[in-house]
Amino acid sequence: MVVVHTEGHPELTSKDNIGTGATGAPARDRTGSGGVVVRAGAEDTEGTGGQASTSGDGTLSSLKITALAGGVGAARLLRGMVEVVKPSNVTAIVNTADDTVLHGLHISPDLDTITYTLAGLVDVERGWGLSGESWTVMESLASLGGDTWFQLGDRDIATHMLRTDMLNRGMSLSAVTETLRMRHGIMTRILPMSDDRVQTRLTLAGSGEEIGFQEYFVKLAHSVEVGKIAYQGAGSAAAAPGVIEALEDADVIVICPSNPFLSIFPILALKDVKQALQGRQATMKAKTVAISPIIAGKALKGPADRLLVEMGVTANVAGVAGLYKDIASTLVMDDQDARLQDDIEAIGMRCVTTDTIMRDINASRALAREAIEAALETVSLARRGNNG
Ligand code: FO1
Repeated sequence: MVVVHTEGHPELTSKDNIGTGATGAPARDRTGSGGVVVRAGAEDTEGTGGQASTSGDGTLSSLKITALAGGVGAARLLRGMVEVVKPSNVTAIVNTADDTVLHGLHISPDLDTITYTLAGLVDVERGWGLSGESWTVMESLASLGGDTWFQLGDRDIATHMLRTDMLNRGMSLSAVTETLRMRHGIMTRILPMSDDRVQTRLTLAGSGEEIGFQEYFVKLAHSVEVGKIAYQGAGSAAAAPGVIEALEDADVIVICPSNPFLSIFPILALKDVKQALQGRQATMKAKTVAISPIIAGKALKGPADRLLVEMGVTANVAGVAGLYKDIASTLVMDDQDARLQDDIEAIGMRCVTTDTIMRDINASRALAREAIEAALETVSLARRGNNG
């Protein structure tokens, strides 16, 4: 893949040749005993056979898993992951290049989607925002002629108010995210990719106009052709505290089934993240597994398939494999794409096929398990290869 760095701003263009480059049980509220809330992503402190040990055999639960994560797809995977692995052994490194400031509020959609999902509070249908939300503020704002194209629920606004206030008082985004995580009773580590501002900027193919991520994704409903994507600020941004250690210490690194261009590449555009993944490359690469967000040539949600084409990549699992082949040894893809297995292996990735559609918690858990086991198998094969 060609990522063009212009004044510290990695860019992808349509002309670039991409190619190298808990249990399912509902949350339990222990509000009667001191207000502790135990949810998905919270640890079973009573040893009653909770999330960490529900896998049955218990063999995966003590592994350390680090996930590169975007929004909805990543959140669903992590929701299953914390039932396969001890929640506190899971670290999510989350894209923040979608972050935006609206009405004076700092909004971090991917961090919130993951936090709300692990807290059992997400609106499952939408995949983002809080369930049972009301929209009074937006209705009032509309009646006053304010901008309402980006819908903020009443209760969700509290998160953005608190975050903005903490940031204005000098706290880092990492510290704010950690505070919110603890207040939701989540044991899984949620790290923003960086405390520095990185912004995904898209140049429209037709007009050449450059717009922000949420203008593209929400205001224009991603229905416009994109000519170029830039991760503004990524060239000089540092990975947030704990990010590099989480990558180095992990037994398995999972690239979630998120949009490669909009969710994963902003994280990979950080120099120290890229260096960490490419340093001691054979070891890091062997333990890294990517899950394809493309199934039978289509994205389940969002514009990932169209963006692949617009960036010059074939919109199928082989295209996805080409994007990740330098940093991941294994690709998990859907059974529907089994016929492309030879193509993936021809470019040097091991591949495993399974049901990758996360319809419910059981499917999320099964996919998380499959991805971890596939990576462990690759690591073991690599070790045997080195010794033999
Ligand atoms: N997505 C939409 O399609 N429309 C919205 O109005 C919208 C509002 C919104 C508010 C808070 C939040 O955390 C997420 C929100 N999203 C909305 C989702 C968000 O734009 C995307 O899912 C991510 O940025 C892409 O991962």
